[in-house]
Amino acid sequence: MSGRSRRSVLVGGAAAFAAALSGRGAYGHNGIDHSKEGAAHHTVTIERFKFVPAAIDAKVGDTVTWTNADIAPHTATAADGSWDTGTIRKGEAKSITVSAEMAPDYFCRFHPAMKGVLSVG
Ligand SMILES: [Cu+2]
Repeated sequence: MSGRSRRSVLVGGAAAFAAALSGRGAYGHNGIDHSKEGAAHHTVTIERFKFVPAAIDAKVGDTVTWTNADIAPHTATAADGSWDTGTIRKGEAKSITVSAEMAPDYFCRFHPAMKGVLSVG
């Protein structure tokens, strides 16, 4: 929601350069569309045995990072097992890239009462 224009200013040059290298001709868009359509980065903090925020809305290609602020290890694991960060130890962070087939509901394998939702829109 925020930071779109700032980000395009900061990375526009590099994005245009990278796009030019890949032959996609970003100059016609001045790098703005690249930024607008670029993957977002979502962050979830695990603290006091909760996912914060518990629900996030993501798009295909976005990245989600879970950071464990607890002493206990946690996971972010799809309720249907289709995706899993694996064990996230104290102070660690694990990321996944969002794909269309990801099931939204997830939980912690060590503490099944911990639940979150990753909506893919
Ligand atoms: Cu846990």
